[in-house]
Amino acid sequence: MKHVLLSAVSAAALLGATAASAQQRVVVGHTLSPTSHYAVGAQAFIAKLEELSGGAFAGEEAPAGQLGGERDMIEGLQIGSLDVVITSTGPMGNFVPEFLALDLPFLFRDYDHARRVLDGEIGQELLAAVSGSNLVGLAMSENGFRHVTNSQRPITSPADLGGLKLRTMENAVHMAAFEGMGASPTPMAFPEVFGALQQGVVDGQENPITVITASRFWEVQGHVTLTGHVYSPAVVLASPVLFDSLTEEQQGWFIEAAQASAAATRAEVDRLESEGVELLRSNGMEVITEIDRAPFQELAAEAAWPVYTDRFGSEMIERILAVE
Ligand code: EAX
Repeated sequence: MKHVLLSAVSAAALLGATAASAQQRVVVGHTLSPTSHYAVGAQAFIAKLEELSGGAFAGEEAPAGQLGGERDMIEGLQIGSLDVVITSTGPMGNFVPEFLALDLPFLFRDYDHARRVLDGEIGQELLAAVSGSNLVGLAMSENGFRHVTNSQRPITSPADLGGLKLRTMENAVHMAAFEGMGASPTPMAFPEVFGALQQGVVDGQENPITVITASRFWEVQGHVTLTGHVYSPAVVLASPVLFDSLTEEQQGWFIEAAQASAAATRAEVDRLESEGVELLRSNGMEVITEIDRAPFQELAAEAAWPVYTDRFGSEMIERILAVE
């Protein structure tokens, strides 16, 4: 009897294996809505992977934090319970400390600067560093320049941030920056943010126009100031459990699909950046576009940069700043 059962089990396993080798399912997780720039990136990844593999891989998008927050999902990749994740680099510093450099406030001058850095030598080095942490870095992607929203008042100077309970990402550099600018930073996983804003657990948050739009934060936030205090990169990651099981050719497909994903995401960021302010206004937000950034910059940099430089020195910062 035991023997019969065992062979039934192995037959099922075999059948499963055959089905899997005919078409392997790859789940692509992210925290944003199915209409977000990450969703556009996930769909581009899936389309490219299916095309390159002639349908040997079938992708499936798991949006909106269905699989957890960004930190949870990265942990899932490490143990092989998830396949591919598109995440901001916010939580990455907890896994690959070198990434903390990217989240320094007022480091990148504009989108062109950020994209050149991430597409060049520095981006490649960081992607390579990911493999030291039981993860696979497929491509650098994009979230966008972050801006402060809140339910209390218009923000035009750091004094206006005083005492504001502000949700930040789970990132030591971001927390230090907001403490320096006078707010009370509260780190939180993204899937909890809307509810926390709605219930008044926090007064505000900061995210790119892309995320504010995709998350309909205008339903719970009346004010936004285009502080552009930090550029938020994203990264397309794979599980080493999956990636190491692939042939070299298949690994190449995953990398190419991730690059297509990043390109599609950036194009969507560009579109939302040009239309976003109007969209926020038409949904009832008061948008302050012009502020003197200097006092924000001074306080944020003074507080946050040492969190990085005390540990890693300033070489990476200087290299990033030197990219034309
Ligand atoms: O990656 O946690 C955040 O605020 C991120 O910007 C968002 O989830 C997109």
